[in-house]
Parts: sequence; structure tokens; C-alpha cells
Amino acid sequence: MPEQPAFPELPEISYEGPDSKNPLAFRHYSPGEVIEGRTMRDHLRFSVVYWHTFRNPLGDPFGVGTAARPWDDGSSSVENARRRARAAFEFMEKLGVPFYAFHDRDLAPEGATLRESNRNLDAVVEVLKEEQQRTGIRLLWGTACLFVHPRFVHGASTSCNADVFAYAAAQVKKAMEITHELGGEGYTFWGGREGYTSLLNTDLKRELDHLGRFLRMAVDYRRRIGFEGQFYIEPKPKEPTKHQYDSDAAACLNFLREYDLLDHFKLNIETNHATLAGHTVEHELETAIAAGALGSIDANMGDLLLGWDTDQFPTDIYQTTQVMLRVLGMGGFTSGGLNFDAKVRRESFEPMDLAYAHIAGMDTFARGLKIAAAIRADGRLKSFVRERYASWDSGIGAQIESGEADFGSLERYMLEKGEVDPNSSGRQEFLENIINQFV
Ligand code: XLS
Ligand code: NI
Ligand code: NI
Repeated sequence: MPEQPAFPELPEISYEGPDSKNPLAFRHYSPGEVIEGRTMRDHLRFSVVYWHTFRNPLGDPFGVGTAARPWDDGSSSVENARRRARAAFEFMEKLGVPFYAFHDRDLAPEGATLRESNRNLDAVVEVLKEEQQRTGIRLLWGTACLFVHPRFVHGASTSCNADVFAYAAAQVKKAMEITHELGGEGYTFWGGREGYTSLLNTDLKRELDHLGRFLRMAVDYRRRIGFEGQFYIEPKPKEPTKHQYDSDAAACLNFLREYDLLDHFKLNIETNHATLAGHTVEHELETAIAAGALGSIDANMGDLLLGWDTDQFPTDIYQTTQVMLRVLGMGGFTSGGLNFDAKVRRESFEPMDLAYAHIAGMDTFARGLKIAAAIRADGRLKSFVRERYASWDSGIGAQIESGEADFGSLERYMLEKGEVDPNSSGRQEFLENIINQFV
């Protein structure tokens, strides 16, 4: 811990139960409580993101940053970056969050050359290592920032300039190395500028081939250094580009299949990216799960009235219930977790707002978990769906599913039968009301 605490007003947050009025306590997140055979801590695997929580100045296109961060002198010195790392661990430790995630350039300042940037990074990784050891907090995943610097103006691995591809490769190589060194459980690829703003100047096929080649090199390098963490791709349809190649879960899965990379990657689904793509988060989760490829979740929420990635802290209980129904349904996370890729509003600029925001997100997910477990224990929802498909369990349905039937046998069957058995109601409102009984 730093000599002077960065968060002097923040105590260690503990569980006080649903009736507590203490804003600095959990009302639902009780880390040791066992649900469906696992502790809440192990179900939820919360993670703090370094970029928003410790690097976001809270600016917007019309105004400068408002964030007050007394431990940060605003300089891009390595000393400041090291002090910030200690502040981050003090915060995470007081909240009781078991994981964190970073981009390389959030941690340490970019130098004049790649060599200098790498040196800066090493100086901060030294602090992270110490702090991980001291607190037991672990790295959920690392990633490389391939979108802020002007060299990435046309993309990173999909840039028209081959030198930029080379630079990005060198940067990812180093980011993978430090992730490995810090015992990271995963490594994420989010293609912030891997897309286009105009097709008039874009060779789409060539760019996709380059992206495939880049990821293949990452897979090869992972083997070389013995990094066993999970690789993730994070879908997002747009912003900053007009079109991002990893636009949604289905597009990512198709891309991975086409380039024969599906065995090496899972998806990191972000709620706000789902809604930007015109999907619900549960749609994206189910699409990933159906392919056996849901890895991790960037837990946030958007504002449906705004067309951009607002990255708000998740405070919608219905939504966290839907998410946790899917997470429980797939048997829980293995390497992944709930990573708060969320930022406080520009108006919430005090350090303590970071604590209130995380407490809100953690409690909302803890509640979602409890509600989802209760819905599963009740069983009505699941048995409704099972019964809805009962015609597939025997007779003609079973023959179709097993591959025994063909067009000829189905025609004979229907000619004899004459008409289908009546359909039954989908009962959507009835089901929505069942969910409401638990929320
Ligand atoms: C941005 C993305 C980004 C990734 C990590 O919209 O969510 O923060 O999670 O590069
Ligand atoms: Ni994200
Ligand atoms: Ni986002």
C-alpha cells in the first residue's frame, strides 16, 4: 500500500444484508455464500478494468475531463504510473474484487520508441507483480491498445500500411509476454480500428486475410512462450470505425471458422456492444454458448436512447438476471469473469464515485445471480421450453433429428396424416410474469 492511502474515505467493503442502508456495504454480494454448489465469489469472478477506472479522465467530445484523482499528478511519468498502480490495488483490495484487466498503454506511458515503451511497461509490471503477490488479486486478462496512437489511424493488423501491422505484432507480442509473466488467465483481442470508415478506399478481403494472419501469429507465439491463458475476441459493431470486422458474436464465429482459428479463441461478450449491434446481450451470449465459445463478459450496460458505447455500470436487475441465467446454464465461467468495462458518468467525478459504482455493479450482479438460481430451482421456465419442443423427442421429430428421415419419408408421413397437429401458444406474457415473480 502507498504510504498515503489513495482512498482514505474507503473502508473495506463487507456484506451487511439486504436491509442495510450503508452505501459502503454490499446488500447482496456475499462472497462466501454458496449458490448451486459454488461461492458467489467463484460464480461472479468480478474484475476491475484499469482503463476506465484509473485512466479515464471523463471527457466527452464537448468538454474536458472532470475526474478528480488526487493520487495522479496528471503527468506521463513512469513514477506516476507506478503510484497509480498502487492506488489501483488499494481500491481493488478494499472492494474485495479478485481480478483486474488492462491495456498495455493504460499501465505505462508510450515512449518515443517501441523499446522505450517496453521499458516503461516493465517498470510498472514490477509494481503489479508485487501488488498481486501482496493482495492475491489476479489478472483476468491483458490486451494491447492498438487504437489510440495516430499510427493506428487506418487500423492495426488491418492497416493499409504493412509497417503498422509489424508494429502491432511487436506490441501484442510484448503485451502477451507481460500477461504471461503476471499469470493472466486470458488475453483479449478487441479490434478497435480493425474495420473501415469508407469502402471506397478499402480492400476488405485483403484486410480480413491480414487479421486472420495476425491472430494465427498470436496463436503460434502463445505456444512458443507456453502461455496457457484463454484467447478472447470481443465483438463490437462500430465505434470508432463505421464498421468493425468483429461486428457481433455470429460474425466473429464465422471469421474464426473461415480462418480455422475456432479452437483457439472464445468470445468476450460486452453488453453495450450487443445493444449497439442491435441485439440483446442474452442473444449474444446464447449465440456464443451454442458454439461452445462463451469465454468471458464485459459487464456494463448502455443507454438505448443513445447510439454510442456509453459503458455504464450495470444496475439493471432484469438484465443481470438474464446474463446470469446463461452463465449458470453453461455451468459457470472457467477462465472468464464479469469484467466491469464501465465508466462513471462525467458528472460523477469524485474518487468515491468509483467505489459507489463498483458496489452497485457487484450488488446488481449478485442479485441477478440469486434470482437466476431461484428461477432455475423453480424449473417452470425450463420445463415450458422443454415441453414446447416435445414433438422432437419421439416419432417423426426424433427421426428428423437423428438423420433417419428424408424428404421422401416426410412426404409419405404427411400424405398419410393430412394436416399437422395443432400448435400451442408461445405464452410470452405468462413467462414474463414468471420472471417477475423472482425479481
Ligand atoms: C471498447 C472495448 C474495449 C475492450 C478492450 O469499446 O470494450 O474496452 O474491452 O480493448
Ligand atoms: Ni470491452
Ligand atoms: Ni464498450
